[in-house]
Amino acid sequence: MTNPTIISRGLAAAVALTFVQLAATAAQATDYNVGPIQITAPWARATPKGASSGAAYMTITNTGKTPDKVSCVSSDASAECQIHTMVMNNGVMQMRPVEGGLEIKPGETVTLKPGGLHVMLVNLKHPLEQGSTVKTTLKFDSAGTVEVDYPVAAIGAAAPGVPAGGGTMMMQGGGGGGMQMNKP
Ligand SMILES: [Cu+2]
Repeated sequence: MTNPTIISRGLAAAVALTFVQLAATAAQATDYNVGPIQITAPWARATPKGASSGAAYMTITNTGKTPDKVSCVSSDASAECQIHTMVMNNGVMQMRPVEGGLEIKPGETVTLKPGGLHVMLVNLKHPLEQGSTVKTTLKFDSAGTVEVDYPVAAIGAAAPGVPAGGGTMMMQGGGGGGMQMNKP
């Protein structure tokens, strides 16, 4: 009767492995549907200690027949949550809140990404730590409200899974709005 011990040890190992797999899964991005709106690949960037704001990104598709507008209502990590766009001002790239909500036209896919549109977490309550998750509540004027979890990627990440410094080509060629235009 030595077998039961061995079996239970094997079982314990299997259970432990399952936990590890679950933990790994928990950090993966989930997709969301709210009415005709689809939200895919949400993620946020880790922030250095003392940073007052952070950014989160995602892809939003409107599969419906009417335009919709999205605003960020709140976040569990910051006092305020806004959607920002990047604009050129006297040759300097600046960010600015999108007034009245970000419009997603019927059939349109809008990607929020570094160098462009982003969810701005204003007045962080704590730094965004890699491996943790940030939650925001988004409000679509027509489709309604949805809570979105953003897995936090490395500081300076260009995309989820792309380490800091590893996404140089993406950042320069990503259509970021001509941040680094070389003059002839
Ligand atoms: Cu911003």
